[in-house]
Amino acid sequence: EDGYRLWLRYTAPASGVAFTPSNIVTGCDDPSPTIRKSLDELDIAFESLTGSKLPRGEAPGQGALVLASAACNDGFAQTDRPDVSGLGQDGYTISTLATGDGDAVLIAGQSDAGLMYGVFDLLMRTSRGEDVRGLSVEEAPSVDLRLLNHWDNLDRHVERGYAGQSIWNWHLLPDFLDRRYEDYARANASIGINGVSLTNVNADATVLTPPYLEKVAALADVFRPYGIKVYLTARFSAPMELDGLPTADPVNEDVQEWWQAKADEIYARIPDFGGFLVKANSEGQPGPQDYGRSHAEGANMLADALEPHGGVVMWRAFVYSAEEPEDRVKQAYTEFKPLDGAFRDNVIVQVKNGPLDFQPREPFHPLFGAMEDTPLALELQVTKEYLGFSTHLAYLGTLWEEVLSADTYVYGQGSTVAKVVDGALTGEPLTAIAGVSNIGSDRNWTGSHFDQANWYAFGRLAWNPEASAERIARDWAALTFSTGPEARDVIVDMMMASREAVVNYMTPLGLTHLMGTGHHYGPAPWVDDLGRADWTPYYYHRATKDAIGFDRTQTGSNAIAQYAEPLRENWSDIATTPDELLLWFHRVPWDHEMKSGRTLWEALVDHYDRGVSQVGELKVHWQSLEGAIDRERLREVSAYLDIQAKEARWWRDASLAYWMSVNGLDLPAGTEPPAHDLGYYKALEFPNAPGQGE
Ligand code: BDP
Repeated sequence: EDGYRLWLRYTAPASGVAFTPSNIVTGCDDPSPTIRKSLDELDIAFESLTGSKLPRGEAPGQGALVLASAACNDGFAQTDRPDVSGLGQDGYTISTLATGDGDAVLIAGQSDAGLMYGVFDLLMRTSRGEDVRGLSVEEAPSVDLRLLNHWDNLDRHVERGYAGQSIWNWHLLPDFLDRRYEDYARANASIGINGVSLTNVNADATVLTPPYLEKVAALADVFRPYGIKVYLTARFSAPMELDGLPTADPVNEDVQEWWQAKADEIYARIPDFGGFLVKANSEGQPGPQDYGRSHAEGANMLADALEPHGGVVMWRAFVYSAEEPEDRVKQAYTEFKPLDGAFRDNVIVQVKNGPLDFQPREPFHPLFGAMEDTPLALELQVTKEYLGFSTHLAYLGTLWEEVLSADTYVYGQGSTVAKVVDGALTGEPLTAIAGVSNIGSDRNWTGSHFDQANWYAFGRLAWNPEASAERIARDWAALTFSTGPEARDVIVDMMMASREAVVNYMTPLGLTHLMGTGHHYGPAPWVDDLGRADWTPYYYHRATKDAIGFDRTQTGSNAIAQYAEPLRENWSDIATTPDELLLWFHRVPWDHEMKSGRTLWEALVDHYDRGVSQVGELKVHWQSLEGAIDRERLREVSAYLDIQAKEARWWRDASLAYWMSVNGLDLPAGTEPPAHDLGYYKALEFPNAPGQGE
């Protein structure tokens, strides 16, 4: 149990396999690669679950598993298959098929990919101990493009990666195809992911050269049968860097022709290429503003090159201008809102979940709802850059559920981010969710066993943004640890509490961006002198002797004006601002009386203490699983929880020591003082922490 098999372990559930089909029947004389992969998966699964593969049958009969897709129904013209045409490309049903000699289980998809998703669903249910006879499942994804974004460099370094090197071995591609590529595709397909952007958003134009496109094409060939398209990050200055053009100005005809020719070249090798993901004019990346052009002009130029081939541009809204703004969290809205409606139909603007940067907690990004004529993709970070890397247990399902269920109120009550993103409110025909991958070359893929859950939850929420994080955790825990319900429930409880624990010991009460400079490892709230003020923790907390927090109301930066009513009004008033966003929106005196009756200072100390004790509880729960979980993973997770406990304490102590140095207040009676003085924490250095220099 080294974690390699992820949630596709196919070990018999504690309750036993409830139903083993007598045979598998497909309606295809000549099955497509996708159907062949589905049959392979059924073989892998049933061999592992029951000890033997299912035999193939000729015609549907009692107890059979029948696979049918609209693209492949040769044998089933006479049977009354459910009508799946309304379910869209990727939808499927699992139902009962009455045959001459009894009932069979039928999986029907509109496309072969839809059928494959149905096969995975059936296998997951079977692995969890469910009886799949008599089911009536009708499933279709609410979002069209469900993408992983790898931040992988061509030298195999992964930006913000905590799971080893990139799984793409560019040096050995296209000749050597690591078995991992296929297992990666299986895992993605099993949770509905249908696109992968292979390269870092801080892009290297080299990937657009012919030798690299050949490597990309080799990966695309592996992924295609699993319904997965490849995308690439496009460096805006590529025409200059690769072919010596004097400019990359999007209105220049030579530049436009260069990109058109590049698109033609890509599609000649990869006919189903997904498109480009672009980070432009952000953190030093080149972009259209270098030539006085807007984001829309830049995006549209690329979109025009891809359009004849059916490709899309995912243009990121994570920007901040060269001049320091008065409030960095306002920037994306300020730049993109005026461009609403100016983008081509095949452009999606990709927006991070919050207006800052993947923090343990932020309010939702105000662009959601605000762009009425522009499709918006939601970008989530699966890798835990700001939540303790892969060592801290932090299940992100709850963070993402919080964002997706947040009400923007733009179209009236119930205008959740989920409904904006899946197009239900906007009517946008193009919908997308992207997750910054946490996958690397580590044997367990994600650097820790529990971080596999974040990959899994990302796929499930991209398929259905209204799915429950707890339900997803339950499914994952059962599949990954294959336990009886008691142990599973312990694991689920740990997962459900874990993200709030991180918020408590890192950034409670709406504090944000307090992490160490560059690598983001550990606390550094005292840092106040970097190249730009908006890179420093001080900029975000502004703590002085009297007060702490960032005033984003009308009396401050007025970032609050980017939200709709009644949020604007609620969040303008301390009394109606939820505690968890308090210091995000307000500058609050240390002795302010909280809703609980305590002072702000007392409440803050309490959150840190709670975070530390929550990690202690995680450890106790985990130890209780001894005997119920394999020893290998029990031991590995245990060691990581020890690291987390130590680092939670470090976060608490260093933060408290610093706040006390600013506010001059004593700790509330009975509170344990920090283990060291502030100087100790400030002197800690981590020159080799992952992410240093990124
Ligand atoms: C920040 C990361 C940085 C990324 C950037 C982005 O620190 O490494 O390049 O986001 O999203 O969170 O472009």
